[in-house]
Amino acid sequence: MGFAEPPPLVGFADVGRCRVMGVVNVTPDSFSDGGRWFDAEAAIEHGLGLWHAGADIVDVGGESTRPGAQRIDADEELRRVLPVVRELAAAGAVVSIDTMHADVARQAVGAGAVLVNDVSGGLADDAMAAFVASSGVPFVVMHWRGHSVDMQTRAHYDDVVVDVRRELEQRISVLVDAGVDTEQIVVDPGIGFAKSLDSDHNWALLRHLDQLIDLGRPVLVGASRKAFLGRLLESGDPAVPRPPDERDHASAATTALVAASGAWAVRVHDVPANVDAVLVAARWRAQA
Ligand code: PMM
Repeated sequence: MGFAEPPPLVGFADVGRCRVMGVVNVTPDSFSDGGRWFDAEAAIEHGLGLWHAGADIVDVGGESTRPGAQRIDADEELRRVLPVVRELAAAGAVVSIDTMHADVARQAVGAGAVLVNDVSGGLADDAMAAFVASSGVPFVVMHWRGHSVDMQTRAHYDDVVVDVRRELEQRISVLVDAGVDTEQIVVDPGIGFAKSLDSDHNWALLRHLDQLIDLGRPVLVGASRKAFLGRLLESGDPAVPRPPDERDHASAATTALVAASGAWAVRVHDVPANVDAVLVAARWRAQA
């Protein structure tokens, strides 16, 4: 069968399999683990645990993006994330900073982060593109249609796969015009962001990931513990979604499938299960 390898990304050598990005949310209210790692010490310990469990990247974020979340300012975000980024990087971890604020990205990179993960793909802060261009750091551009407070009102598509692909293409083009090198860019379908559970938008994007891979950039997928899996695994009458911390088996199954499709990385909470899943997928892809 013969699978194409993901295209090159500055600063990241090929490892022959999908990378595992472990999540450290230093927030009181994220989708799935809000509040658990809210103080710096607990977040650092958690991040080190993910790193030692085999994460290739540890993603540190200080602003919740769960549906309905209110924004926080850059100062509060810096207070949350900087000590965590600094300590994890000092311990030798590969750290990414999950932020929509250019100033947070700049200071986090100064503290040792080597990748900027912006769920808005640079749309939330006009200064982000210039920072990314001047710093040369790899940049995750997620599909985004607006802030979490009302993003679910924007979950309308003619064809979600075609529309998300086109919007990501447009974003890449704007960023390149702003001086970002194409080889700095990773794309992400934005699972759960302005995507409707009733219209199966998340499933369509995962099933047709090849169309995003076709853009010629590495693809990151953040499906771990998200609501579409809670809906899939719902039970009872009336049906109740499976709670986030009981979605890890389904998250790992999703990882195996997207890694087999050629995803560059998965952003996940449960690192060991997902490391196993990407190894299965790599072996699957290597088989003649
Ligand atoms: N999802 C969340 C936060 N950051 N970053 C990227 N690139 N892709 C995602 O899908 C993504 C992200 C929200 O999930 P969480 O609250 O479980 O961290």
